[in-house]
Amino acid sequence: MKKTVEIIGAPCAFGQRKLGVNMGPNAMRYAGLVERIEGTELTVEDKGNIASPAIDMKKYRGEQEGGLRNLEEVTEFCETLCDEVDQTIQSGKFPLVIGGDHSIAMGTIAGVKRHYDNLGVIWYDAHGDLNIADSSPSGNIHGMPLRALIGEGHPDLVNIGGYQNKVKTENIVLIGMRDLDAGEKKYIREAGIKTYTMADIDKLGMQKVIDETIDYLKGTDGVHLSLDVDALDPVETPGTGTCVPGGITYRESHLAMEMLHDANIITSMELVEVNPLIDINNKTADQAVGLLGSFFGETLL
Ligand code: 6HN
Ligand code: MN
Ligand code: MN
Ligand code: MN
Repeated sequence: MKKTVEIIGAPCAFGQRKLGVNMGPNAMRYAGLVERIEGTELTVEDKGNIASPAIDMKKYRGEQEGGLRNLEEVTEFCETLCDEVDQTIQSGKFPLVIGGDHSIAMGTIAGVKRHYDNLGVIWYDAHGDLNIADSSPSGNIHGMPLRALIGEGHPDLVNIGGYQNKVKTENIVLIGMRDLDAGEKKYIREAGIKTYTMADIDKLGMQKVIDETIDYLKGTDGVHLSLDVDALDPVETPGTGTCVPGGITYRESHLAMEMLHDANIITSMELVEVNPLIDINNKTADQAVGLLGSFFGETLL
């Protein structure tokens, strides 16, 4: 792991319809994010939040033409984020992007992929985020970023960062899946994407899932971890916009983070979908910060 972690706040709410997820970065800061990472041997630099296009509430709440909600704003946001992440890596630091809804992954990974030839991606989420406009039940772009990164979908999204095809299907591992749309299931099967559903986690246990994931990605030259807090069970972790029952526990998630820390394979990370406006006493941000503590090497003893 690089010695300096650079935090990039990505207060984007344009990928879905629940305002408040744009306050996720500050909710995590309030929960002690910087101090927590500084408690390990790492140095932390907080770049603050990147600039977001203005939110026009009438448009934000309204129905939109064309099947892709807030396409222009998401694209603009991701282009800015891409350049920030690129700069962070250029200056030799580890980028930690805090969201914001999951559409920001198109910006983060566009910036990351400029530095790797064969990037691996771990997508820790209840959802595959593999929709295109036609298969999307919602028109929400946060359900589409991984497919766009593979190179399919609206050209504005596919070409964020000025190039396409950032992630190969054989370099992706999906963990925590339990709410895949019909089109996503079909796509995952046809593309042969390595997938651990909740049923697989139940059967194998998280330790085996992460061991296998690390082994599966061993031919890559960098691995991005994209952690959507809705991967966790909403009974424990309620502060997120698209809750799905039957999720990963907080403890299992700590195990995953500790194992990824010890394996030392992750070269960039984002944590997304914390929404303090639908949370209880900021507990989801508290847990997010706890998981980041484990990821960056905190130990219990
Ligand atoms: N997320 N598959 C659903 C959709 O609307 O496309 C849910 C997507 C959730 C996306 O949580 O990042
Ligand atoms: Mn997601
Ligand atoms: Mn999700
Ligand atoms: Mn490989």
